[in-house]
Amino acid sequence: MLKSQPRMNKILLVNPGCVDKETYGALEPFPVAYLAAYLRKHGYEVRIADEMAGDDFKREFDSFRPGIVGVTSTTQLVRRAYKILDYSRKRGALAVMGGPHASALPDEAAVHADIVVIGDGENAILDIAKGDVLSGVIKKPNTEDIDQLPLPARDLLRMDYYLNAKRFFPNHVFRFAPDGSRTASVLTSRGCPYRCIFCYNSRRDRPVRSRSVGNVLEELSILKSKYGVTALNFADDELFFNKKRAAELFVRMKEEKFDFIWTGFARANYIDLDLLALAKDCGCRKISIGFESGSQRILDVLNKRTTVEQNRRAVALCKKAGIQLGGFFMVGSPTETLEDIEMTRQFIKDAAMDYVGIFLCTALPGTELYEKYADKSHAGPGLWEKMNFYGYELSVNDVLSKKTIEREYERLLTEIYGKRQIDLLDVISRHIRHPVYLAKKLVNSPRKLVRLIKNVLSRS
Ligand code: B12
Ligand code: SF4
Repeated sequence: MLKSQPRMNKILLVNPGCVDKETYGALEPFPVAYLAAYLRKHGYEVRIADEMAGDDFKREFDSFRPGIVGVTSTTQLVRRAYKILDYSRKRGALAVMGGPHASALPDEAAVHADIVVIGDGENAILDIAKGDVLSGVIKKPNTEDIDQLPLPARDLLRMDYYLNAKRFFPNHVFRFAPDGSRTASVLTSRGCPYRCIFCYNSRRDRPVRSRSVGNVLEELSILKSKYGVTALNFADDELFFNKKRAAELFVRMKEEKFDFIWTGFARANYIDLDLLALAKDCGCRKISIGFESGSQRILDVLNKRTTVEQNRRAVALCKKAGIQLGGFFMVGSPTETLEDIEMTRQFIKDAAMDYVGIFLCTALPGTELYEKYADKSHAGPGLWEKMNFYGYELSVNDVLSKKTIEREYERLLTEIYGKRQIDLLDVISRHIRHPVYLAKKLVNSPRKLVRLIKNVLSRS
């Protein structure tokens, strides 16, 4: 029992943790960092418990005794998020949940939270802090002008962890950066103008909003002067979609002499040589593109709105510009056949990119893929943490069996990683560093793990 009543003007925001920090927690947790800055601007006392970076939620809770606990979560981490909410409620705090999973499945989240917030959280959390909302599922209007939002409250995060992401996770987002780089991420926009069916952005209520170039430069300047950052990750879904804004940002970054090296996401249809030249000139070292498939038919099914031709051209342009390229692909998309997978294999081989990521097509709640194609008979809280893109948990393909899709996926993985990437070292080092992760994998899918290691060994 607490000795005194928790105070409603004290708010603890939580980023739930897990063992596999490399995949889930190598970058600053923007949802809680933005909400914290907003609440603080309005006079509330806020702390962040970031379990990914090593904070202990219970210890923070007991020392801070918040009146409100706000938890963010993606689908994969929701089990831990629910535990945190349950604990907070039992100890008398108002339990609030937001983020992609709660927005997609508010009724499920409401079992553990007093209040569930759908969509942007700034206006909602302020109403909750004021005491205007005490229960239920709420959705407030999105913030239109995101320049008005204060910069993320990095001072409330364990920045030493994020600044050293390269040291902790050498082969992750900052793989392109030299050892010793000081790293950080920046979001210059929210949302994406496209509606690919497998993506959370297929929800119609996420209009794209961009920060002005001046506002972004202000943040970059703080990252440089206060944190000594040298390598940046632009975490936007799509950094290049507004070419005029992107060009202005790149020119100004060069003029301001930040000397960052950086990476970011792009769509193949926005790549052109002039823009790539400006990007390279202000430090761009690597671009990642979700190509998804080598089959035009599958790109159309996914509503990707790109062509295989555009994708090939984007590969050629990145090479010409001297910028490293990371390409992402999926196996097991709706209606995909063995011939389609063969086209993907061929695309990957021909393109010879610097980095390749291949995942199983995963129907996350909140996406059109989940709504339209997933066999939801065994969907539910027990399944969510398994939806990590490496297991085909919810079938969305009625042409190929689950077994065939998983076999083809592993073949592709072995062919690509076995030959081109130093994946054996990756696999071994990840498991040595995370014995609990290894134990979990052995319990959950012993055959898959043994097969993966065997495959990699036989290729290296
Ligand atoms: C940056 C990013 C990452 C970073 C994470 C950095 C971090 N520590 O958070 C990295 C690269 C590590 C990453 C990894 C993954 N990501 Co990611 N990622 C994003 C991205 C591009 C931006 C997220 C972000 O910071 N947005 C900015 C913040 C301010 O906006 P927001 O998240 O929408 O938060 C607002 C509201 O949701 C709400 N809100 C959020 N939390 C809370 C909590 C409370 C209490 C309240 C009141 C409100 C509230 O208020 C916030 C401010 O308005 C999004 C796509 C997107 N555009 O959102 C995908 C996204 C979140 N990722 C996604 C996925 C699938 C993944 C991975 C599983 C991929 C993988 N296999 O590696 C992992 C899982 C990560 C995890 N922690 O579980 C999906 C999640 C789908 C889902 N149903 O869960 C998204 C939506 C991408 C997509 N297009 O589908 N990701
Ligand atoms: S997959 Fe990429 S392009 Fe498609 S909607 Fe999502 S963020 Fe936008």
